[in-house]
Amino acid sequence: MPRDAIPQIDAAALKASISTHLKTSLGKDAAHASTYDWRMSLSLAMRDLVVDPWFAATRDTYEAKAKRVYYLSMEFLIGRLIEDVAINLGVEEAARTALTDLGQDYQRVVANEPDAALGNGGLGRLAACFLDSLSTLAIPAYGYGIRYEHGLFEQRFENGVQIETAETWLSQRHAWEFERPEVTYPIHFGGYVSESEGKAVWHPGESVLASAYDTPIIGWQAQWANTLRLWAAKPLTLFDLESFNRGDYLAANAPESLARTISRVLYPDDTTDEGKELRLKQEYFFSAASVQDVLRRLLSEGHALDDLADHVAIQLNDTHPAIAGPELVRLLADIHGMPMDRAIATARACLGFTNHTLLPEALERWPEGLFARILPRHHRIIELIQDAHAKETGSDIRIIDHGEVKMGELAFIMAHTINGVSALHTELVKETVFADLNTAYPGRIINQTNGITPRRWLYTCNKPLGDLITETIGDGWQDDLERLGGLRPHIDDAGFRAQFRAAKLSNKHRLAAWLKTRDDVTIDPEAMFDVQIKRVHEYKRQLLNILETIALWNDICDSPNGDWTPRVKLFGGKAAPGYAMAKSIIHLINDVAATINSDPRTRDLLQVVYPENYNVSMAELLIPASDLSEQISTAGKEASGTGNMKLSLNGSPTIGTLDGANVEIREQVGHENFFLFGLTAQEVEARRREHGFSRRAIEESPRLTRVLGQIASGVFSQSDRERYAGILHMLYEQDFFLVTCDFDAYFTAQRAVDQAYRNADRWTRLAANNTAGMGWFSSDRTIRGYANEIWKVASPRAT
Ligand code: F58
Repeated sequence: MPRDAIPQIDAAALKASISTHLKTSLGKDAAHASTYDWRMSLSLAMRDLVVDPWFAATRDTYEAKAKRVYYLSMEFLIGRLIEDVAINLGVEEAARTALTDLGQDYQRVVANEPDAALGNGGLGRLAACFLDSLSTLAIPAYGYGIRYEHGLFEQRFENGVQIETAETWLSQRHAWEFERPEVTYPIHFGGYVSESEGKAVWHPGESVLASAYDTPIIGWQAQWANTLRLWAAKPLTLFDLESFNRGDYLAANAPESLARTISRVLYPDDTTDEGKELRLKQEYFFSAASVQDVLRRLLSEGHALDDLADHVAIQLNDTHPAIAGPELVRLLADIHGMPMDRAIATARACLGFTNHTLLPEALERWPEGLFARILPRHHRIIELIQDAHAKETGSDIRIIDHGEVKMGELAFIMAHTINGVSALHTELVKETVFADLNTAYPGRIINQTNGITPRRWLYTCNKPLGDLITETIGDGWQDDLERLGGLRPHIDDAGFRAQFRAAKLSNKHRLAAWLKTRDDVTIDPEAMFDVQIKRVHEYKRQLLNILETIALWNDICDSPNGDWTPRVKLFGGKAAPGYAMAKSIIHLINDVAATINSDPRTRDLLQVVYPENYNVSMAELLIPASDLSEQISTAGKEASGTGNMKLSLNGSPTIGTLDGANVEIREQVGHENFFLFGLTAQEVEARRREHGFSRRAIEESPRLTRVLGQIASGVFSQSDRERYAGILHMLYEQDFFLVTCDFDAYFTAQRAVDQAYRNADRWTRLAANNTAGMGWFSSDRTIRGYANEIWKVASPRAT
């Protein structure tokens, strides 16, 4: 192991490097430098330190002829990188000291970095955690994605209504990337296919260039670095000179405008896109560039295409890059002359596919006409894949069916292994969405329960708790998280519990101070912080949470002298811009907040806070400060969840349903340390078949009846009684996500939470048992599972 590759740098040397960058990279002197200038200089100084380990990793991979992992994902939800890089390099103290010496405040400089928000939610954040773990485990890997000019939209509330504006992280220089103008591939669309001498020839209608930008991803203790390669679309020709000379400036700009739109913006939908042409072009654009890059590297290293699967493991993060399968077949067969059957088998031998959802509306399908127009050759190749599949299995499952190209079926059939993301989800994948394919290809579906990187999600974001852990069980848990189990015996120690409580309280103070500064909101750190942070979606049931909040408010008002547990209900999350019901739920939460927060009767006992624009950086503040984690999705709908893991790891017990990874969290932390409620996935299916189930549930619950009556009579929307007619109608007539059926059970579970929290000592035991029990949920464990069971790769550093 080339330990000499680890950069050694002290505060003085780092200070000198920052000053040099300020002068020569930013062109500023210290007297006139802005926070931005300092942030860039610090980032560039740290980036310099990443380069040697990065080169060493590439060299070792090459020399060992090691197999590489290629993780294809439309989304990488990275957040900020400064602190992450600093802690992985072990230079955080040096950086702090260097900046202080230079008269700058480290935290202010860190906070100047915009979040790289190249993802919507869990799927994109999982990809970022996986990159961290791949580097920490020294597994040779590339992440491939799109260098969106605009990440996930910014959210603000106007009179409680979500307003979206474009995100602009690339309006400033991105400090961490290296532009690779020499690494480009042409990407074609449209046109037609001809046959010549029995060979298919694609004559494209339009083309763009995919141009690479590389960000090194450094692992724990700088032992290894992999590459995140993001593709930007560029025009093949800058402009059409002939049109320009004629004075037709619009036509002159046409090549550039197609290219610019392709990598312009991340789609903000958290369910499927209704056949939007640009989305398909984005998917093909980055999949095709990535696959070309993979083959170029393989050939440049002197390997034969027939041996592809010995050197290459490609993972499809959901169906979004599923077109990589047919593209690989096209390159092998049409360009490199491999027989079609062998090309299909060769491609399949290196492809894995991860499914992240059971929601039928989220399974991508393209209208066949649109698909064939944009990708005529791939349309034909998919028919050939379908024929090969039919011949192999005798099954009549079709990829192209009723005028649609079904990307789930395509990804499944083209992959040697399909995985779900939690134990429950994987079983449901086998029984529901892919039941027929599971019969046709028994054993192909396996489970890899999600995980999270403990470096970002505990060590970096929660210093007080991280320090306590190190003090108690020693160092080493950061890359061996199961060691947290060693905390268990200490939970009986009153001194440890006091320190655990103190750590949580200091995080709560930090959050309170941040809310005060940013939003002028005052919250009491002594109150229970009850946190629901995630995309807003009906199945995640923020609605259930806010209805319970109203019911609690009613109860407090009815018995003002009762033994209440002060609570702050914190919400964070965005709704897809086109998702009317989710936006209405956001509006309701904000309306309820306005009403309850101004009620002098309950002010000290109940508060609702919904900070705008939830993102990774806000999560890093909220999670360490949370007392209670809301994981209340309708059973059977949340594939896994990863926020549930982050919160529990940070000492925040869960109130939740038997859904996704909640089931496994509850096993690991102990049933007594988890507040369970609600129908099971099986009961949900059965209940839905009962006629009028939601009306009955409402009638049987006086509390819920009262709450819905208040909403209907305009208690929270005095100016507009009709505002929530849509929500009410949905609850009475349909309630697909069974909010009404789980309401009473949820209310009761919350009162058990209240009671437990009132006993500070009991609560600390609960919270500490959560931290101690979460070791299994490190994404290092998840990546080891993928490496052994799907990719068959090992680190060239493994001895
Ligand atoms: C999420 N999916 C799952 N999709 O909902 C969550 O349970 C799971 O923990 C996580 O993946 C990681 O496995 C998710 O985040 C998206 O955001 C897609 C964005 C693009 C369109 C389709 C949904």
